[in-house]
Amino acid sequence: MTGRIIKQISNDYTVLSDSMQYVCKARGKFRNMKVSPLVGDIVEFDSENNYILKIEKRKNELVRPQVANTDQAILITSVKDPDFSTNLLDKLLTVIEYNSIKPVIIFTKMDLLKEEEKEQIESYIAYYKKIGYACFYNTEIDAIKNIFKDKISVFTGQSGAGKSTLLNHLDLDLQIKTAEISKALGRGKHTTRHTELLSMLGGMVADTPGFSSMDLTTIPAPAIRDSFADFNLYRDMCKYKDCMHDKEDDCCIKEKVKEGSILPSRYENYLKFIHERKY
Ligand SMILES: Nc1nc2c(ncn2[C@@H]2O[C@H](COP(=O)(O)OP(=O)(O)O)[C@@H](O)[C@H]2O)c(=O)[nH]1
Ligand SMILES: [Mg+2]
Ligand SMILES: [Zn+2]
Repeated sequence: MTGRIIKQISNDYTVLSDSMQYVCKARGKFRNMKVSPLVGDIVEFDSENNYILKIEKRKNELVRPQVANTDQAILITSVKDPDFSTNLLDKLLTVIEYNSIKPVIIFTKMDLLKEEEKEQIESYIAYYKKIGYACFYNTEIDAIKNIFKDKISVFTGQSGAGKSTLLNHLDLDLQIKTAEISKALGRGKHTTRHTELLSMLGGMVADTPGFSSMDLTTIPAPAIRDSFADFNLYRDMCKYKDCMHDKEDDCCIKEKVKEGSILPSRYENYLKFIHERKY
């Protein structure tokens, strides 16, 4: 039978298949192959003896939370308190895109902005929308409720950005479910390794927020470049095919920044990211 691993506690994997749950063990052969099943994996399993037989190829694999096959990352981005940071947003977008995950940006705390601050933030938001990112305000609850169906989602965002607040508005049960998990495990006692996907609004969501370490140093500079969707529109017009849009001459991206078609903060952040890792 085929199913999806939705929970792991030590060596017990809960596999969901046709709305039924099977608690399975992983075979020793996986240990020999140096792979272990992950929450999110699609697996073939023996439902008689409760053994996982085969792990399907993953489309991605996150370290924290330890989840495979994540479809989308919900980026909770506060515009104030903590202040809006294009650097953090662009960094997260790069990491997420590099992992073949679809980012969805949800802006929070617009109500804390003064009128003149609002205009500036709104022009940033309009830009991110224009270059193709799905963007919402956290007040658009009904629209946000529709994005989870049939997907595995991971929440991310700075501490204090409004993740828990939004989750409570989206799914009242979820609060209870996560509270039950912490209680069952005993808060603060690191006894068992535990990851779980929770059902939410027709999809699944990881029980812990992700991408805490937004380390770009493992991402090759050309991949960082390719994650900037707005640059890709013009890159064919650069003189060099593999232009890094840095010191090269006849670089169309630099032109587009000057002329105002590319947001200057995007280009500045890009340069910081590629130079941080000394390509
Ligand atoms: N004014 C305002 N406060 C918010 C909003 N969203 C969250 N907060 C507050 O911001 C603080 C941090 O929110 P929380 O959901 O705990 O953030 P988390 O750390 O990302 O889970 C709490 O005091 C929330 O009440 C918002 O849209 N507007
Ligand atoms: Mg929280
Ligand atoms: Zn270029």
